[in-house]
Amino acid sequence: MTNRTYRLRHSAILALAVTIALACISRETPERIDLEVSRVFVTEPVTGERAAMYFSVTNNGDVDDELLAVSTAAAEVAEIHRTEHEGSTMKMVPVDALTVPAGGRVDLAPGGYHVMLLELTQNLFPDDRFDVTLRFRHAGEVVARARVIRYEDVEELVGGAALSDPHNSR
Ligand SMILES: [Cu+2]
Repeated sequence: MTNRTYRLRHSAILALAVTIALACISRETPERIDLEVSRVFVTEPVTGERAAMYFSVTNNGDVDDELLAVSTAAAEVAEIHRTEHEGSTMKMVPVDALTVPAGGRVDLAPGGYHVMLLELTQNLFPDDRFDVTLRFRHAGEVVARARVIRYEDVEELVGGAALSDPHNSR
């Protein structure tokens, strides 16, 4: 082995070592994004014009995420709302973004956060199903399947979720 070959091999090994070292450092940097949307349901509309949609978002990743928008072919407009109680009256306030903390879960449930479907484009009956697209700041678009249920069945599906939602107990 000539001296020159040795030097070339040596620098190649050095370059490889640097690459591995950099890969080890950068492995820490990319944040894991892992969102799960579950129990998506819509209560049977009373008026035929609007319906409320509820679901849970579980953030298994290590970065806080935000629900920014919702869309579906079943409605012209879908808004994220928060129900606020003022004495005996209830009002709904549009929300720009809904934070889902890393390692946490947010339950949209009656009395708290919900997505209001306005200007429905089709009749919705119990057990009907349709796709909804949820857009998150980091996870991007997540498509989920919504199911229409009778209002009487809400409690059964939500269980204690409405109470465990920190937003609802505020
Ligand atoms: Cu609303």
